[in-house]
Amino acid sequence: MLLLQDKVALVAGVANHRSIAWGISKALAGAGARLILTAQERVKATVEELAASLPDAIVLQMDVQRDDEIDAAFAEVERRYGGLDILVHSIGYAAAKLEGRYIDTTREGFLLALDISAYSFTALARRAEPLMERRGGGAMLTLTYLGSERVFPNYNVMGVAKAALEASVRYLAWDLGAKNIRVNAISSGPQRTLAARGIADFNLMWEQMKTSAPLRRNVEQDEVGQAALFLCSPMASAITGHILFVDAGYHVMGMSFGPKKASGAEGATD
Ligand code: NAD
Ligand code: 0WE
Repeated sequence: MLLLQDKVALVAGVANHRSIAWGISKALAGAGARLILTAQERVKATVEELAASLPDAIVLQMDVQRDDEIDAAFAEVERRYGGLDILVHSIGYAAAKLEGRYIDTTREGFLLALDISAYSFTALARRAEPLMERRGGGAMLTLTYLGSERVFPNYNVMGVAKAALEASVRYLAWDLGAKNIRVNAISSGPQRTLAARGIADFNLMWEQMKTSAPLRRNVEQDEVGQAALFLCSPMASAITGHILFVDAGYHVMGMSFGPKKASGAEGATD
């Protein structure tokens, strides 16, 4: 008997094989879950190819800025499966290139980033609620980044959106807890995905994990997948409203040492 045998999971946010959502999809499918992958129109063909490599997966089109597409996708889930056990939201976007000063964020840029990166989780949760209630409970999960609580130069409006997303996790946990629906987030270390492409200084950040994170390394796609599997499984049955760091411990550090000092925290004097 597999951990997620006969469970139905909707995963929103696969764009290609590097996507964090794809790592999560592989982990959930490996545990026996039947998957619904939702994709933006522009990546649907790629996602269909990926889905074909899983035993029991379908792809539905869903742009989270469009209520009609969200409603249609959930109607199709209800029609096909009659309920839902797991919802994974792995979507983030800001139109403003992530560079320059936060102070220059326009009203339009702010609303778009918050709409796609934060509000959409609540929009999906509201549609999932009745489907999960029918199953006697469920698990919801979203992806966030430490830029919600600390300043990472250039992360800017995305940091503000992630702060709203994390607060949403806590309010949703309260709203849905009475129905045995759990709501959590994973705060991942930097990943080389489409969303990270072209980010100024991303390579620098990537290299810095090797000296600054307690584990002296970055995290891999599969490691986020395994943590997601845990949070969405009965093993996490008393965990809700939680932000779980899957970041090689990076978030606990105050002062970071450079490459020379990293190994030699033992008695460095200068
Ligand atoms: P990705 O580009 O593979 O995934 C982002 C997804 O968002 C894509 O599939 C894209 O299609 C989707 N998306 C954007 N706008 C959408 C819309 N209007 N409707 C529907 N889908 C839309 O990159 P990723 O790194 O896997 O990002 C997934 C999540 O993980 C994001 O929330 C991101 O902020 C978060 N995250 C990423 C990192 C990192 O370093 N890459 C670290 C921590 C958290
Ligand atoms: O959430 C993210 C990035 C999400 C993202 C990326 C882009 C790039 C292209 C959202 N919107 C856009 N818009 C675009 O036009 N991450 C956690 C990855 C990331 O981005 C950073 C980081 C990290 C880590 C930006 C600055 C500093 C660190």
